[in-house]
Amino acid sequence: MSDLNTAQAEAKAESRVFYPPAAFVANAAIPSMDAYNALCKEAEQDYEGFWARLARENLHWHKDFSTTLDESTAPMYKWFEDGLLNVSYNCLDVNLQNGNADKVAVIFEADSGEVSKVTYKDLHAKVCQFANGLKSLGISKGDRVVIYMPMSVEGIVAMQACARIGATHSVVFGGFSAKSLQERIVDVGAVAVITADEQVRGGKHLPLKSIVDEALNLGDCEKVKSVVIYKRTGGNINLADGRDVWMHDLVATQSAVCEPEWVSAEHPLFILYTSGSTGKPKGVQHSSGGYLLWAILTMKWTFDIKPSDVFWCTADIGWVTGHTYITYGPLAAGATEIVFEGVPTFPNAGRFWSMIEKHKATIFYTAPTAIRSLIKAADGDASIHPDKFDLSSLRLLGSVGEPINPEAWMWYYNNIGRGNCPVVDTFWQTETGGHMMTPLPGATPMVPGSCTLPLPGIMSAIVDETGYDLPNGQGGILVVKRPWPSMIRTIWGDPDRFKKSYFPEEFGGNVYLAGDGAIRNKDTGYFTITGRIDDVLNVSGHRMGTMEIESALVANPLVAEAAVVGKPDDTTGEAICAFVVLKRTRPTGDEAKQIATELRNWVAKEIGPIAKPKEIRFGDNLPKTRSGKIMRRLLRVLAKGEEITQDISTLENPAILEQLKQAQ
Ligand code: 6R9
Repeated sequence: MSDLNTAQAEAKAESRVFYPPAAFVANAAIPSMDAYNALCKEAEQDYEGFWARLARENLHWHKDFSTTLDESTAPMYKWFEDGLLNVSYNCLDVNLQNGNADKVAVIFEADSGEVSKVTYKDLHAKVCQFANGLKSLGISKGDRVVIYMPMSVEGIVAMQACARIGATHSVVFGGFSAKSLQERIVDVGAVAVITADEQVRGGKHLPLKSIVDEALNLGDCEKVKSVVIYKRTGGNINLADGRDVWMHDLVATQSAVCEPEWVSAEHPLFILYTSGSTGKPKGVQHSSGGYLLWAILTMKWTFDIKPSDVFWCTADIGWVTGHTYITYGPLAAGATEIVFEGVPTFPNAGRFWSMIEKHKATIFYTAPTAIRSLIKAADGDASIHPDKFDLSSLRLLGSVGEPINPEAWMWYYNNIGRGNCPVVDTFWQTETGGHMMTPLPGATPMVPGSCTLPLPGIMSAIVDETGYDLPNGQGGILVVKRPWPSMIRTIWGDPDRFKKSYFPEEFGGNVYLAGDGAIRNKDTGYFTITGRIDDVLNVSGHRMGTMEIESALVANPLVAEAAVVGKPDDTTGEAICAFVVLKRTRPTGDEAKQIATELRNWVAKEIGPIAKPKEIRFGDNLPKTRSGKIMRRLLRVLAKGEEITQDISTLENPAILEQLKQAQ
């Protein structure tokens, strides 16, 4: 636990405290620690009553539920199961009834800078038409639909339309390769794929539809009967007769009225693949009722959302942050949100700041990796420094995806928030559905680098390897002791893996294992996340399994063996470093460089560009124990460029370390 101890020292060293500004507190949904504590107390005293009250107050139920939490099949917990609702109804129709029909739901800014606005009424009509279109293709409740789309209003429409008819969507990030897409289409058993001809990012057109074609040609995709294509650029694509249909043709004759499919609160709203510690990504299955409840509640509690806010989450709909804080949460809360197609560095690294100025964004939610790269860019080019922009509309900032280092936090707070905006450092995961630990902007004193305290109703704790509670000040393993409504329901098609991954017997089988290490401050009880404790890397806030990358590498005909580890990186948090043994002799010099490039491109093809190793080192062998196990902890030290001081007595081939020390 040496990493945990380092984090412990750092957590101790951080003594700066920042209080919510008085103006913010005055109108905050949770305006004091007393108010926060009262909610926590309510949850502790009557856990089910607490959640039942919130579910009834925040969601529209077509039929009320009679049981709040069913633990009889734990850890397959069920929430509000006999209640009937529809997620899209809660996001759209409810707003039409609440006087928000003409309110702007989405401000869409294209890569080019072109802006279009969609009201709640427009969005409702688009979703209903597309939902009817999906029905006309024979898609119905329980079917799985894969969505492989760019950031667009149409992407949101596709997700909401699935929700409206009770189809379960599985969004695949547009940066994944044909092979990754095919694996997900097969695993989820999709009957349709929704895509676009191309996507536009940073001034470039990138293919989507041709990648779908390639994926479907890889085989085992016979269940896919339809491919629906949103025309984004008009780029050249092939249309397969009887299978492919343009989105605009599909909706042209459809009615803008579509009665929602009322589903059980437990009906799977979506399945989203994420990396785990084996080579195969996990299909994280989420519910409808519990998930939506937490999406709307965290909009209210963490983001203090108000009718006048302009909310901007910069995530992609291909990740869970885009699901909860673009497609569902902001709409369920009746907010106006910005949806951005492009990248933060195009046409220059002032894009985010100029968009905040232009659209008068009030709440801005982004990832530490973006902040760090924009700090660098601003240092190098005064013309795009945030002080050149009017950011006075902002009242709240958020961070998500990875630990935010105190220096980046301070820069964000001072340069973007101008010292007037609370920063909510939100810790959560694909599996948790929504925020778990975060400061409340009108209540919690903030400490840079700490996600502070769990939200009311979330029973976070830190335990040792045997499941025993650890005292504050001692680093350990993060768990959640009670089920909560928006938690993962299962891994699609693999309940055993679900149980083993998240509710392992070593911890008693009934606490949720997050997969992260954490430590609580001795005095404040504040949590600081110390990073993953499994073989999962966090590169620019993207989760990557080391095994996934290793499997991709060894699939290359040149490669005999590969081991992948993370190494700290100033911008991306962690960077991927691969140690590779080729089937032929170890290459050096230019040849090594050339093969490394070839392998990087190979990984991009196998998984996607986000999985490309930053560094590849070649060896005659890998450091192994006498029983043949690769000693990854030694590789981690080598990747960092540090001297090995640990015990290497179990190492069979110590000489190999010298060879692997040198970067190519
Ligand atoms: C929402 C999301 C989850 C992993 C998680 C942890 C890391 C996310 C964090 C954070 C420290 C934060 N993580 N937010 N670590 N502080 N505020 O990112 O989901 O892609 O599943 O990643 O990201 O390691 O376990 P996901």
